[in-house]
Amino acid sequence: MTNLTGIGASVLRKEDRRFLAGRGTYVADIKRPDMTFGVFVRSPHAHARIKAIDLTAALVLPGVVAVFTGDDLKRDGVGGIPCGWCVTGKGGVPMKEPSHPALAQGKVRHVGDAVAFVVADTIANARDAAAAVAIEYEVLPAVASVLSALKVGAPVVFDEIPDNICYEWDLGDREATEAAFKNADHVARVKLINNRLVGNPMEPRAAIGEYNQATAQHTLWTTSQFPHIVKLLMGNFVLNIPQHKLRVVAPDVGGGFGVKQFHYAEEAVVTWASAKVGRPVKWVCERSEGFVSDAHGRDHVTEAELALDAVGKFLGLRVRTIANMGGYLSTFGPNIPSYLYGPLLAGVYTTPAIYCEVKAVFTNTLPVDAYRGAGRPEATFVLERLVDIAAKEMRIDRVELRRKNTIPKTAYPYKTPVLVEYDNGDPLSCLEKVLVVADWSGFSKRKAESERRGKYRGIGLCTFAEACGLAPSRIAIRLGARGGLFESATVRVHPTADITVLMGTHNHGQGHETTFAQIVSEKLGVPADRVEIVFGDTDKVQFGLGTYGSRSLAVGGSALLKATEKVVLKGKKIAAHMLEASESDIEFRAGVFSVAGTDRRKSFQEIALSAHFPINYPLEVLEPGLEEQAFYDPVNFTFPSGAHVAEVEIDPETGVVTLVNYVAVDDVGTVINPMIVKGQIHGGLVQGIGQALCEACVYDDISGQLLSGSFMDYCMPRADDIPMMHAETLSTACTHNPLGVKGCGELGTIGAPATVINAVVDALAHLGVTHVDMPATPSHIWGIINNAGSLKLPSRTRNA
Ligand code: MCN
Repeated sequence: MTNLTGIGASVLRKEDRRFLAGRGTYVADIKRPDMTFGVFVRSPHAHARIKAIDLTAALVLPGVVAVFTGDDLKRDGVGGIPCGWCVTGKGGVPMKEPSHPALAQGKVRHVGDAVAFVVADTIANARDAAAAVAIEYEVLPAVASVLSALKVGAPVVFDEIPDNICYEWDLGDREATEAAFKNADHVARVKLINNRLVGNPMEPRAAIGEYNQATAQHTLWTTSQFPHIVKLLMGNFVLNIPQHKLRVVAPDVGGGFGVKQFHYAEEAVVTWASAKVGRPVKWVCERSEGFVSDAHGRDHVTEAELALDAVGKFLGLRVRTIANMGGYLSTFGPNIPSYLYGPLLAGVYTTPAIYCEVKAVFTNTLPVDAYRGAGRPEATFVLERLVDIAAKEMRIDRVELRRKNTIPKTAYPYKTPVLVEYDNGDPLSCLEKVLVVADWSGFSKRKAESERRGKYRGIGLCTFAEACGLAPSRIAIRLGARGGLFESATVRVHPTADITVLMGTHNHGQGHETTFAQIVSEKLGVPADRVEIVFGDTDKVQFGLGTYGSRSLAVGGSALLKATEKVVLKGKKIAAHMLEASESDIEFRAGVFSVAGTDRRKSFQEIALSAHFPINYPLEVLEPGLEEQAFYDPVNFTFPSGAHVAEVEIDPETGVVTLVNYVAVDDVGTVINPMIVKGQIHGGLVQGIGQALCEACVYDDISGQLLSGSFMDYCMPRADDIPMMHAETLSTACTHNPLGVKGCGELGTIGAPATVINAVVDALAHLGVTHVDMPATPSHIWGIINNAGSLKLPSRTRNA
């Protein structure tokens, strides 16, 4: 760190000044002249044929401007919502990709499927009219779980896909893995469910469409993590709007967690409807509407086996997963249980043979797509449950078993048997550090103390590797991405040396306005508060792929670094001219350009001013102005890794699991802002702990009704569920990006579910419990304790 606001400084988040004062601008805050309000009429049925839609009663209600249905979209040639990733399955068979109309046509395929869109002059009038839309349905048998959807004779979600299978995909070397199992001394097995989740960002989704008849210009304000991609997908594939006639703005966004990184039907409908009615149209999602219209996460059923030799060396891993795709394919849906899952099954281990098969299955449920971690928490959960089970069965200490199989620091770069090559890492140091910080060796004392109070205590450990920093285009496109995954940045230096940075990433809680300003501060020697970070507006920002997959720093930050380097190069040219020296003699350090070996110098401010007052510039070799742009596409993902420890206490009388301690040690490469990294890890941990202990999105398998459709039934973790957590970092620099950084945004959700459940199982191990599916709610745990036979309470409690 060369200055107080540069790389490595715990600078307070600049953006919090407006957020904490209630001065953010969210889509719901935006008012456009003559604005109308839209309400979607959604299906109450999971699966039904639409026999008739009668709009008569709705259209005559006060203030109603229009009511649209799928037929109106069809007549206007509006396309279906496209999928952004095509997975090619076994034998080169491409995934099945049924159409996804923005308003249902002929059939509804999940509860909440949008059937009609009402536009009125007030939201109250729009709601009244929505209630008056009469839809006649022929209710069809529905299926919500993947296992039921695969049964012979199961209800068929798409007539043209009679087996409900989207794709059957595999990864790894089947023969080598089978050979490993033949040679194994021990095979550990687990069957598990990765529970379905609802993202629930603090701000529900919202969208406003506006059409300017004079210029034929469309504008969409939307709660998106990637406005440029919405512009491309919606403009090009759905509404046929030329790109130069479409502006997409994603202003302040109150959290996304993946849920806002898809192109949603509602965005296309408001944009199209605003042109139809000639007035802006605003839709703001209700919280309970979000439960039936935001894409969900996870929902896997898995069987996995780990083959070991007599001393506990991992020989092979075999995984079979069935993943729920829901009723339509969401933007990245097919990619999550395939390429964001299979390659992560290697974890931090030297397992020589891995084979993974995934069946992706359509059901009458909401589409399933990325939710923080996306595929990687699922893979880590499978692997780390298996490692604990193997340790128990083989009577090998679980720490020792992990140590024995962890990739040593000296083995990097390390090619796994499942596609990826880790460039750098030191997972053993993470493991050793977490054991010390969590006082692993002192656990038995704490357990005894809990037992004296009649409680079961358990400690859990998980080590994992992550692939993030999504990019790289060259790999992603080969694997099915229908677009590049690079990133871009423009650095605009004003005459006063104030700086505006235009970023292709999108900040919706990650602190980019602070950390990206820190990078500029470090590289150009200006204070961070003289740097403004602009994002989220396709008319301002050149192009960008947005924020997800913990990519913004590794990919966007690297583009920014490149752009600052170009600014320095240009600055050197200007300095050479001003100082009458050779450009090659100009040095730049801490905001000062100087002629090497002399005291002749010009400050960054003087150079910025000169660039805009170019007296005597040799114009044939030196252009005025100081603005540079860079695009960056890495050669590989970044691979953070981590080791987490959780300690839980269980009340055997009630089944309540109390998380009493959590320690995370994560390798995130170079750290730009330690405070923000810590905050990101804490946030991810709470979401991972939520999945482990309380969150569950539940459908009735026969009716397809969503049983957990509000916060009354869907339990989010609260502050008093979470102990003071310790998050520490280690830094082995990423070898291929210029900052040496690795992502940190998803580490918590990846490590926490396995860590917490391993602790819960440990606490219940004396009852013969070997696995607990998530979430470990009180009723679930109470049932397990009771089914385990007589309640084996610690002796003090029995006597009490
Ligand atoms: N950072 C750093 N040093 C590092 C790594 C990161 O200082 N070595 C900083 C970055 O500069 C950035 C933040 O930490 O300010 C997160 O960076 P990164 O890991 O690159 O992740 P992204 O910015 O791409 O954010 C995406 C990630 C994901 S995938 C989800 S989901 C998620 C998350 O971040 N959703 C969030 N964190 C969230 N936090 C909030 N508040 N809200 C969400 O919706």
